[in-house]
This record gives sequence, C-alpha cells and structure tokens, in this order.
Amino acid sequence: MNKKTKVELMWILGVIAVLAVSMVWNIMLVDNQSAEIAQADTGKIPTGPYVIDVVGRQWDWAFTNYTGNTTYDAFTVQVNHTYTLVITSEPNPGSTAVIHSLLIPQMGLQSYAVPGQTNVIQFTPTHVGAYYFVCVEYCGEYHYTMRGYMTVVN
Ligand SMILES: [Cu+2]
Repeated sequence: MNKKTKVELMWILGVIAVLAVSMVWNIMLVDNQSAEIAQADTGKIPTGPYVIDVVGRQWDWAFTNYTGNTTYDAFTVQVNHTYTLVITSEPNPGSTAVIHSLLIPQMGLQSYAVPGQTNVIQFTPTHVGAYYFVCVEYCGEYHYTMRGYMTVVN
C-alpha cells in the first residue's frame, strides 16, 4: 500500500467515523423526543348556546351550533357574548386526515384543527361586522377555498 492510498483510506475512514458518531447521536436525540400530544380536557368543554363546534374538512369549515344547525365557510355570533370554538379536523378514516388551522385575524384568534384532537378557544366579539377567516395550514389542492366570514350581529 503506497502513501497516497493510505491517506485516502484515512480520509474515508475519518468521514465514516464522523458520520457514524453523528448518526448515533441523532438517533439518541430523536428517541428522547416525547410523542405525547397535549389534549384538551374534554370534561371541561362547555356546552350551550355560545359554543360552536368547528370541523376543518377537505376543503371547507363546518360550524355547528347548539341547535345542531351546520353552516359551511360562514357562521354568525352575537356581539358582546363570549363564544367558545371547539375545533377539530375531520378524521377521514382510511384516507388522508390532515391538519388545518383556523385564523380570524381581526379577532386575534388562531388554532390548529387536528384529527382526533380537540382545541378550544374563546373570544368575545365587541363590534358588529363581518370578519374574514381563513385556513392557514396548507391542507391540499383546494386549501385556498377554506375561507369565509364570521358575521357579528346585535
Ligand atoms: Cu385547511
């Protein structure tokens, strides 16, 4: 074995050693990550006229009020009442279940909609009007259609 071959071999083995150490270190880091997802305490989710169930679907938002009435890409609330949005995403078994995210920018509200998980947000609209909302988590081909208006009435 000549000198050139020895140097080349040392470089190759050096690189392999660095990559092997890096790989083992990364596997240890990833193994230590907790896969637990925070779940809303469903026992504490209020019910009643000011609770709206929100389901992100491919590709619209379904809003169901306490009477069971469902509207799509639009919902109405009364001014100066505290509303609770109970947000999830369609589980879509056997197919693609995706994460959405509901953003109502003028209300300062945003929440992920996650399949199999319930997220709860509360807000009190103080001004009558129409407030734009939109899905801000890319969720597929017609993601851009997941938008609408929340109407605040007297
Ligand atoms: Cu979406």
